[in-house]
Amino acid sequence: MKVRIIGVPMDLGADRRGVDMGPSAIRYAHLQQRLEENGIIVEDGGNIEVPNPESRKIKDEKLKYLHEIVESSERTADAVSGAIEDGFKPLVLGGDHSIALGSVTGVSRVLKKIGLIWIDAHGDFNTQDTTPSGNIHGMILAASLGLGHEALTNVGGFSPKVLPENTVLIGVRSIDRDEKRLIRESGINVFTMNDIDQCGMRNVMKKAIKLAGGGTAGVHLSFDMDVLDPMVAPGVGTPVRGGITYREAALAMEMLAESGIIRSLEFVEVNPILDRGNETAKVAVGLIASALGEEIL
Ligand code: DIR
Ligand code: MN
Ligand code: MN
Ligand code: MN
Repeated sequence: MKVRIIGVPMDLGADRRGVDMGPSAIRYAHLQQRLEENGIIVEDGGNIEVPNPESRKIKDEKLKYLHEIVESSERTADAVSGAIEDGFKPLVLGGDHSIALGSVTGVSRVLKKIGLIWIDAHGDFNTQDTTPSGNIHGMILAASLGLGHEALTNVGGFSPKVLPENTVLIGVRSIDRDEKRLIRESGINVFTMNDIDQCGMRNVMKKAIKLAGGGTAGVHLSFDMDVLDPMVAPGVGTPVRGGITYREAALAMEMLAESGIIRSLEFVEVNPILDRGNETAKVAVGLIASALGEEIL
């Protein structure tokens, strides 16, 4: 397997400063070495160019840094498309979750019909009309399905990027009031924390693999580190109590690796400023290795 690392040091989509250092923190936790130990050919494609918040002004409080995020997303999309066309599996490192707009666009443009597995404590299903924060990282799943501001939905020049029946949201436990209504109306597949508690991660992932992988050319995995319990992953901008354990996450990654459906993947929201000894980046590296087929024995 050949993997190309694409860093996106994005810190415009959320409120807590520092998540732009996520790609460095994950690399510093020996990502490349760990993958190479598993026989993977790794090429580090460097970072996408993203402006920092101090150099820009917020123009719309309901869509903070819209223009900058859209422009960076186009660059990310090109890098992701290019990696797939060159025969690599893109591994995108965030950055806040707004970077997923570029990744989803890039993989959808090449594969046409994709599935999307979005693992997150949050729904990321707000629009400019429902957002309580104006933060675009909370809008990207909706935008991928064609909902929200046109500048977001039209990144790459096409919309939607994925159909609701092939979209699966897993691990959610914090959804805003009006966002709840949008998710219900959208027709996407959702497995909340309660579903994971009741049915177990194994059964949830079995269903998710069928829904996202069935009848699609491949699946994009978008993994928000805040889905993990804050005791496991403290270095995230918006921690929420009651998340999944390390083993639940690892099992999900192992099942995805075994299924063979993943064509591109990203790990987002690692914030080393809020972390404890780079623990969250180390957790990310373990999960990435599992998602790319690392075997215990
Ligand atoms: C909240 C937080 N729903 C918002 N979203 C987060 O601002 O839209 N997503 N933290 O990861
Ligand atoms: Mn998210
Ligand atoms: Mn987020
Ligand atoms: Mn989240």
